[in-house]
Amino acid sequence: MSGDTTMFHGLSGKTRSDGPASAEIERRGGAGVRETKDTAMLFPEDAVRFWGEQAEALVSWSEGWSSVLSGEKEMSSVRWFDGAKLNVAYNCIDRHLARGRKNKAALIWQGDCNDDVRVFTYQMLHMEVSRFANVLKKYGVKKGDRVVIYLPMIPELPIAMLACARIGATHSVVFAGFSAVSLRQRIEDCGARLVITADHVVRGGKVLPLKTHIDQALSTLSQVLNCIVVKRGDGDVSMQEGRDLWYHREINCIDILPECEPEEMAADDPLFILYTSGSTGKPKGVVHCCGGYLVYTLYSCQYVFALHEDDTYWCTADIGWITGHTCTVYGPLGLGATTLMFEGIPSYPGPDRFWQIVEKYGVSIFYTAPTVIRALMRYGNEPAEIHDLSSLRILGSVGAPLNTDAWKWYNTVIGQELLPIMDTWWQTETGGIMISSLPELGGGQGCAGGKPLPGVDAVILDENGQEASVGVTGSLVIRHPWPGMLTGLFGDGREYLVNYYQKFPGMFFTGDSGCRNANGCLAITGRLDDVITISGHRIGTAEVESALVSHTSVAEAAVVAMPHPVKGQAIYAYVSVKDDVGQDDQLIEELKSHVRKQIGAIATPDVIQVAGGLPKTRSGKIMRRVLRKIAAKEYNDFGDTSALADPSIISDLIACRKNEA
Ligand code: 6R9
Repeated sequence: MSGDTTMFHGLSGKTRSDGPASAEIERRGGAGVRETKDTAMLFPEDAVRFWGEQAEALVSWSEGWSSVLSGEKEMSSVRWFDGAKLNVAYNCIDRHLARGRKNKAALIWQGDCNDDVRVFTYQMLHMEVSRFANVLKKYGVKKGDRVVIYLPMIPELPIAMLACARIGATHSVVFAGFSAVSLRQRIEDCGARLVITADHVVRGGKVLPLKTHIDQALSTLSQVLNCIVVKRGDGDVSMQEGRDLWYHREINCIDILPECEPEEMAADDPLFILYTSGSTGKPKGVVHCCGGYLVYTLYSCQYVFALHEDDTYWCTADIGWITGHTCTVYGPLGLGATTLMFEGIPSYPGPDRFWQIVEKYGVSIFYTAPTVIRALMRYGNEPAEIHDLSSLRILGSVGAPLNTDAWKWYNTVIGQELLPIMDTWWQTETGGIMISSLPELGGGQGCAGGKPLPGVDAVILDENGQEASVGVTGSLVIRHPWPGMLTGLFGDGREYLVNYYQKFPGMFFTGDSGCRNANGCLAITGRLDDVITISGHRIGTAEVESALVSHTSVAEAAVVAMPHPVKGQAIYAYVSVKDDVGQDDQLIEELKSHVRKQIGAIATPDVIQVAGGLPKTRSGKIMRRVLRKIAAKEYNDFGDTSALADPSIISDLIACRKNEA
């Protein structure tokens, strides 16, 4: 593999005395600072050569490409590695068998309970994935078919993803925390005929039902012919004859062969669809294709984390999000490393759970979200101090801005001021990490931000499409194509263009704002659209609003973000109720539970204010900036409110906010 031509990492010239020897760090690509290329110089002439080299070095192809990049006149319709063929599961499993990694741990699964552990070597993973791929085939799944996977953090989740990849089916993983309504919406949108789920979810010492959500989702959806159910809990679940099948029975069936030839896929055949929130009420099915996604995933994981085959890599994100897809499944397995997967939560059975796991498995790369760091900080330093964390080599953060206090704690208590902290910025749409702090270049200090990876042309533009000056906030835009870019929104070509390529014609608009400092580092400050980032998860305000107005008591709803000390942002909902509805605490609880049922627990509003009216302009638009300020308890400087039809509403809303806890 090529890694050495592209990797550089600094450990600020220090080495930890009790950690890996400095020679070892050096060998793993941890020390020497290499010169970065000026990313702008890569474009346009060098980009094709650069990505061609990466693709050749990182991925095994069964057929080469006729062109690295084609159709580049329109960024929205470029194609990567035209004519090339590959199989992603082959790249993540089979090729490692021949490289002496047969009996090496590919996947370590730590269950909620400490004694619950399952380890899959590459050979075992090969067998399990092949068998399950054959089960899928037996039930008629073919190349190009969509399969919805609604599983908690158990090994069958990556196994099912890889089995789909093996036979060329497109997987769409739905986070197991989503409700039956959200699940149904996604199954229907992508047209899946087969879904995979589990009977129960085990988390934090509790056993929760999951199969019931599928039953509810499928009760009014006839398109699904089969539902494969993994047994995780003990209790009974109802199984619908002819439709529902037990995973363990199917995979152990005598007619299921342990060999399954990987399907040869074109580079631009879809690998997966992952739904994410945007500014409309409907989640967007982001499509990623086999070739470009795999090249960029392996490139970015190797570049940012210097990820090598002898690493034990733990990304704490749920696989239901892009971070888990790229950084728990495809990145580490594609690079032949060991990936760790944890079923439980950071606080169970005690607040040292994460650090106990790091020590137990000798985790070398630890990648988490600011919200997790902030939650762990609250327990103080002891939970980390009672464990030996010397195996750690690199720390990472993703999902939301890493505030200075959280960065400091991560740096001193977990990193012992020795480990680089990679604050990585990326999105479901980008496939892999796009911007990362590079400690040796002066980035990576809390909100100081990071630099685009070589090959990534990320800039901050002002409203006129010009590069914003240093220190001036503008829109984060990617000016040139990169292999990990989404290739479309499932079934919605128009929305794809409007969302990403309209604001700055010919360039990819991320929806985020940020600014550049004098070192050229980009600090990403937040979303410009109506998307809220709660504990690193994206929720569209429109989705929550439509859930609220679907309740019989609600006339109108407006949802905004409010600052939250642990989650980063939380949901603040203003609702006006219908005339005949009384307002009381019971109604508020009912509305919260209604949103939970419609979307899932992550979308539950922290505060619901029942308002007499909403601040609307004469043309009927809700003035959200006013609502955002009131939610944040900022009662001055509302700016120009002359367009409001009834300005007195503001003082009513403030009075009500002041009465809240
Ligand atoms: C990978 C992932 C993407 C949105 C993104 C931005 C926010 C992610 C960030 C960050 C500041 C970082 N975001 N990383 N904001 N600093 N290091 O999280 O994908 O779920 O699609 O969310 O998350 O707002 O646009 P996704």
